Amino acid sequence: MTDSTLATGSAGANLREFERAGKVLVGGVNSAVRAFRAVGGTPRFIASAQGAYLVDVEGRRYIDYLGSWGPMIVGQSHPYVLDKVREAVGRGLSYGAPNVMETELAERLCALFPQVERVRFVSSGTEATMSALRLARGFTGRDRILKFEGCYHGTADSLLVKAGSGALAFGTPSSAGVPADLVKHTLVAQFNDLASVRAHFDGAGDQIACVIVEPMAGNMNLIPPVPGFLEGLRELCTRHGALLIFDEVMTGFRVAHGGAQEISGVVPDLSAFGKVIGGGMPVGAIAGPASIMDMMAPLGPVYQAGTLSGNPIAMAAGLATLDLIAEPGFYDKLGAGCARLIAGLEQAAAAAGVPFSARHVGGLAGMYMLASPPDSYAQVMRQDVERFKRFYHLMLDGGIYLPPSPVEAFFFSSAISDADIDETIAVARRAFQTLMA
Ligand code: HOZ
Repeated sequence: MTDSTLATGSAGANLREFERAGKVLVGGVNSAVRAFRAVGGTPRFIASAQGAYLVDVEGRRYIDYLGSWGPMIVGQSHPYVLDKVREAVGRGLSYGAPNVMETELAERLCALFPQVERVRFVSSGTEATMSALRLARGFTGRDRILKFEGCYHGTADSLLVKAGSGALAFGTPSSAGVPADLVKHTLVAQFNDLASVRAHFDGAGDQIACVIVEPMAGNMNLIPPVPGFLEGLRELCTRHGALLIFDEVMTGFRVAHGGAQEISGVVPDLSAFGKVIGGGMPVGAIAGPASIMDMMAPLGPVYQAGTLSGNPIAMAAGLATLDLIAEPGFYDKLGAGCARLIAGLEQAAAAAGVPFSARHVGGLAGMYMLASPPDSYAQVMRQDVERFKRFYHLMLDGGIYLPPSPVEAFFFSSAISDADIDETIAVARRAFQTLMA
């Protein structure tokens, strides 16, 4: 793709659009992290996206390491996905009644995850985690939940406590507007610190409905679990009759075909999925064994519903994306590309003398302004944020689009070529040198 094919505007168009948007959209955006508050400057307004590239309203091309925050694992506008979506569009946009594609997508999840017997589709990851919490509370008859500082599970009230992602980047990890009476039921422990979890169970084990965790934390940048952490959570939950919920909205179908549960071998009671299973359309899912899932309406007393849940266009995009990632070798190739990028970035930083590290699991990656990759919330918060901001803009000006925050992971797609990787490393090399000049 050439830079000019999707050029739609002129110099200054991003700023003009941001100012225009700010008059009618809160902060000029519809999701807080898009406003660039964590890095400063003007957000890019995207005019189009194709393969490995985003093109903004000024006609500038960027290599896309945002991937819509995860879903675009086969790249943007993949022709196979678009064909399936077009076919579905021709059959109508929304029915508010069952369609066969919902069953097909659920069958795929049940076939891939041995413990999953039932699926409920919703329209976002937030809805999936929110509904999973309600189900866990309804199933156990307990109110308390346990989450981890820096983990982010969307914007349900109970979960906006010491949250990661934008909440953390903007310094408001516990949101205003959430009643104290509600969050008194939310216990917070430290990721990768089993002792902090044990302390809660020792004090209130018979009151905890569930532990909800990103099995690879991806919203305080990327922090994989240390050996034994997820296994320990599994053991504590089983012993105390609490449900273990894996929030695999980001990691599912991204770190491996079977997500973090495939890599760790730890089986959660409930899983929340999103992002990749919608192929870029709004989809989330709660998945688990029938003995728990059938507590949900219409079979059980836990109410859950949604007008656009299982939307046919979204199901078509999800099914098509799952077709593509099921191809043999998909994850090997994705991981190899990502590893090459990470190695190149680290070499470029080392050559310039910048304390920097990076890592990846499958197509999910993290870069840190730290000499070695962090294993905890406390470590990731020691990053040189000001240096990251400068690095971010040098990369952006060089045509590399990273998530605009030092506490976000970044996303690799199968559309990113070796030439794109080389280009990214070359831009990074110049950026690191400039930082140290
Ligand atoms: N789930 C994304 C953070 N990793 C956030 C996307 C958003 O808040 O817009």
